[in-house]
Amino acid sequence: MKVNIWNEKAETMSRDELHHVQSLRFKDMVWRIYHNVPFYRQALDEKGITPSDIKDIDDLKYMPFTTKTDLRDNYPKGLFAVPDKEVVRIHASSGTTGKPTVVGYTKNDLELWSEVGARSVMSAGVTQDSIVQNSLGYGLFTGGLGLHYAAEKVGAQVIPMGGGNTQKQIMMMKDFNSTVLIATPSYALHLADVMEEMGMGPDDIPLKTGVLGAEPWSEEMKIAIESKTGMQAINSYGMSELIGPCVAMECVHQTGMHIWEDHFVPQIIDPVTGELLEEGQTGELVVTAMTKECLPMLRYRTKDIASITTEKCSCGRTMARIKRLSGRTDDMMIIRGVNVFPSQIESIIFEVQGVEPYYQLVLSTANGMTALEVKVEVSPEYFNDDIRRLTSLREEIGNRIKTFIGISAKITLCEPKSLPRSEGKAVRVIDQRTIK
Ligand code: DLL
Repeated sequence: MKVNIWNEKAETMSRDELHHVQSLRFKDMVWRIYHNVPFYRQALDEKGITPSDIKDIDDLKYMPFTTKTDLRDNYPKGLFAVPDKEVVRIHASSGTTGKPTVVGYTKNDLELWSEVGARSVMSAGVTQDSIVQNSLGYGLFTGGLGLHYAAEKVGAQVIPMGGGNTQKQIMMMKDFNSTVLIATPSYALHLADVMEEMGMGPDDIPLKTGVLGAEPWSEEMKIAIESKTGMQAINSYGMSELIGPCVAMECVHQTGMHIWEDHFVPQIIDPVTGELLEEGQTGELVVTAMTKECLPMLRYRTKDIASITTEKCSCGRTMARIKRLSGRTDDMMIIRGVNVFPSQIESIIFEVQGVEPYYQLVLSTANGMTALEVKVEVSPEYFNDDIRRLTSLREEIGNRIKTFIGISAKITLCEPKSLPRSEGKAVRVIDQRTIK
């Protein structure tokens, strides 16, 4: 497979060179946050650390963490490290409750975002010959604008569709010959199903590449999207607090997402003890965004569960790779002592014949304990079927969940097309517990 690299010097530098670059940038970052952000000065003072103590990037492990609560406590702009007049863009992550998390960018930050964006989309296979349909939301959400500028930077033609309006998306895709779709995986799947309903198969659709992310998705979901659309479904990772999309992206070899370590330094920790884990171990991803001017992030606890490898990839890039994320620590359900992520249930649903990959997990309290109901749509050809087949379908799903995950769940089979379709990030869990 032909591999294009946007910034060969940066993306393929030796690990020794990377250590050197990271050390310089990290020292500079600590100086900036110590002098410009009272929150960080206090956190470093409490640990007895001053900027001149830092020798190299290996000292990162002694630094304090930053959390979402710290951002909330300093709402809206308390962690900004530059005067307000230098801020040229604001985004915010929605959050389910309370105030949003606010992120700001200077001119240089926007250039940095386009740079890591160009690396990312090129790694995914986008070139100046691509026609990119961007179906992520534009606005305060970082997804739309972040990937928009990324694709423009490599010279692709960008169609800024935004989310929703599915029939029109499909019309534009055919008329404009879109070769790349940028979307959440749940929306890509919905688009693919609507195309199918309109009588279109993979051969009728010009798409070659899907740049998909912003939510957890299973390997089984990737396979389903690829077979329905004929495009290669590339995993794309990012987070508003760190910059937005394009913190990490798979390359066309798809062996994990390359994280642009000369700007974002990843660590994996034990989410309970905070202890640093070894390469290859699974834990909470912590990222330090060293080079942003407005909102540098020191050891940000992403709550995403991941593992990392620094083994060289066959694409030639030397940057570490993050494996497909299984979920977030705060999405983890604890059902009678067993830790379960929605993506594990998703994997099972995709493997059962007779149901569609549209599901919702409802948590409730029964006898003082958490109970799980899995709502899943029956395939249209099964729906009018005899009751015995539906009963055995329900049993099959329940048994698989019991065998592979180790929990009992109530399975509710729903009518085709009765569960909500996602245009952005899918809502997988409905929490109705009275005791949490
Ligand atoms: O979702 C940025 C983004 C936009 C990434 C478009 C990729 C594509 P937030 O809204 O701040 O930012 O949400 C960040 O989404 O901490 C993860 O929990 C989740 N997430 C993002 N990408 C992936 C992925 C954007 N590829 C949060 N796999 C993160 C699993 C993902 N989870």
